[in-house]
Amino acid sequence: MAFTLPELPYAKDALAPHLTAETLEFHHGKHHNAYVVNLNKLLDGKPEASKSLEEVIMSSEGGVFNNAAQIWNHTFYWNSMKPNGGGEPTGDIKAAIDRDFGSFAKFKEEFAAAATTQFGSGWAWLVLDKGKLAITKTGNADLPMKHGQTAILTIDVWEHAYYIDYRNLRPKYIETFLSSLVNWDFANENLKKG
Ligand code: MN3
Repeated sequence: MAFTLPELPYAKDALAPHLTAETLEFHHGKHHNAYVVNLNKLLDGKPEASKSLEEVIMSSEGGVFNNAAQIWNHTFYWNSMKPNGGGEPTGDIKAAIDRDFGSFAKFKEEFAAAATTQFGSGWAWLVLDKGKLAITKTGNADLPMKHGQTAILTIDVWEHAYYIDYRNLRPKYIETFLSSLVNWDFANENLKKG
């Protein structure tokens, strides 16, 4: 069975003005979709084509890994945001952030620093690592499950994620992600899986 492009969890213009419909049109409709098309081409007629996306990610490298991981990363990224998101966390994730970072302000500082300093294309993550929250960054398609960590939230810092709306201003995009887009409900769901 071929891999398919998951629908966005909200309308294409639902994150505007922070991320415009044009950005989502390209990022989901072109970039995310291209990883799906490429992976299906690479696995055409191979036994891996019937595996789950996670199984393919954990057992592959090179082009297959890059495309499979990017499908997973982008689906996770869309769910890491919601209309009218951002601001203070709620629920269990709030308590876990206070426990492991000392304060929400400290978490924001560390998350923004990781996202800003990821050199070139990649991702910044809030992860659960051996029962403790941590901030990590990964290059290109790399992702927490390859490092035995549970992903809680992510921000895409490939230029294609922000260039239409923010041009070269990656820090402004990161600040907006934290103030207006983060989906803490999704973070709470992922925290339960860890
Ligand atoms: Mn992307």
